[in-house]
Amino acid sequence: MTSTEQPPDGYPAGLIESRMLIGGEWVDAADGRTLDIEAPARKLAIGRVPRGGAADVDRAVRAAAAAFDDWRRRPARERGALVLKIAEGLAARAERIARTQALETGNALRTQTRPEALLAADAFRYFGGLAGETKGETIPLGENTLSYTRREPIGVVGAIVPWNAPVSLSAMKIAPAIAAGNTIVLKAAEDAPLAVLLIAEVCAEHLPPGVVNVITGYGPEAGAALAEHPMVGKLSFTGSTQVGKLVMHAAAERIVPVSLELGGKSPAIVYPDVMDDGGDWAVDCVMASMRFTRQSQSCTAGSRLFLHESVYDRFLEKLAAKAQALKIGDPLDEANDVGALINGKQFRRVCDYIEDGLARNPGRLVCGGLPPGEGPLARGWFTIPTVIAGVSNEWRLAREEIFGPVLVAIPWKDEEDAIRMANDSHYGLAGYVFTRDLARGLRAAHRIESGWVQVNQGGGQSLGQPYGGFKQSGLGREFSLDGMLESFTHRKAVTVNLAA
Ligand code: TXE
Repeated sequence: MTSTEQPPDGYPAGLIESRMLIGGEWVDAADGRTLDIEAPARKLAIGRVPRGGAADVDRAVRAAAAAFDDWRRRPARERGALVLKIAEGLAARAERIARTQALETGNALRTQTRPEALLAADAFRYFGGLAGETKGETIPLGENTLSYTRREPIGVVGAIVPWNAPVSLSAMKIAPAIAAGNTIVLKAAEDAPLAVLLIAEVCAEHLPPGVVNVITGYGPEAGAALAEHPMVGKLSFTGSTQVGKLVMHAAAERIVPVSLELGGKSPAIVYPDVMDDGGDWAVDCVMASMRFTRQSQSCTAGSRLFLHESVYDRFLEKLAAKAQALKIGDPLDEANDVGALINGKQFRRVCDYIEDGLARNPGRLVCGGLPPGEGPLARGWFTIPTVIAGVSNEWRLAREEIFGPVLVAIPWKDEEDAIRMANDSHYGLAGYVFTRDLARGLRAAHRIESGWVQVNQGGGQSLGQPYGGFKQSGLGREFSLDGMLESFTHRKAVTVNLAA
């Protein structure tokens, strides 16, 4: 944008300049470096944040360590009450958070970032209410022995989040970590730190300095420094499997607990009986499970569609009609269902997969395809919901996480075969089953090797239900009480001789 040009509606007139939150202060990087944030729907710089490095991470970890002792000693419900205040603060500022996230991620305001901002507030509400549940148990070792366990906070949590749902994913780490008595240093994603810094703003208003610290910067710089910092007692990472392995390696060096929420290539199995009543509901669920409205930049996307051969063509015809009806465009425009991909790198990656799929499989494009090279959509990193039929589960298209709107349809005849193909993946995050025969659906759900299977629905995660992966999709659980206890507390046993 030149200086004489007006920004598009809803876009900031200049750069949004934000700082990192360290020890209750808003700071620049120690070496003064910055990094620019682009609005992917316009390929336009909209923000500038510090490019944090090892020195900044060290300062943040020390601030978190200094805050830990006071924070951990407070009664759990007192901590919970402050977490609940953050929930209220976030709910009050949800619209600003949602708009900021829509700008920086390209995710559509109406379908994605507004519900996500409310979910983030709800996460603080949920975990704030649960703070008092970080309790132990007594063990019956005999009349003269008192044996009990305590749930103790671990210390400084090092959290690293990605760009696809930065607001809710940050909330799912900050809220349970601090409710359980830990302090935290969170590294925001380099592509989308602005809305996360708004969460930090609300946290800073209600918490003692140092309890929540937020660093901005690149993964190999700030992220790696956090993962390797000797004073970090627990690592919690959401992102790619490749970086998850590096984080796990860093944890192994110091034997600190680590939880990982990584990639997926989740199966959706459709049985023929869904078409008995026309099948519209099942098509809607498949669309939802594929997360087309978030450009499928979701680790739980049901990106491998296993369709029974007897309904294959009919189902795809309906799916194409519904996918083509989605409105794509500027994320701030309430009329749009779908926004833009996060950046040029992801855009080229997604296009490369589409080209590869069509070259291997000419004539099997059900809908979508390569995005237009000109017109309004070419102004941003927009792609089009794409469905490719006749794909083999062996192909790269069906094996690798695309993280873009490319759904591959694979026919099946025999149920055993469908389940075998569904499980033939090194990922195991989510799974979806669609059938009117609930007993059969549940049998399939129990056999799918994933941390979360939905039957006859395709929505997002819910608070209260443990969420996490099997296989290379991750370790540990989030979103739930047991996830909070497992991920953010140590369990200590105490034995007392009452006869001494
Ligand atoms: O993720 P990265 P990217 C998958 C998805 C996507 C691919 C690449 O397939 O196409 O990953 O996305 C930080 N030490 N998912 O490259 O690199 C980084 O700064 C410590 C799935 O953006 O994993 C960011 O904060 N940290 C996924 C976070 O890790 C490092 C969500 C995630 O970035 C680091 C995102 C390092 N060496 C991508 N390198 C999901 N499962 O939700 C990077 N980071």
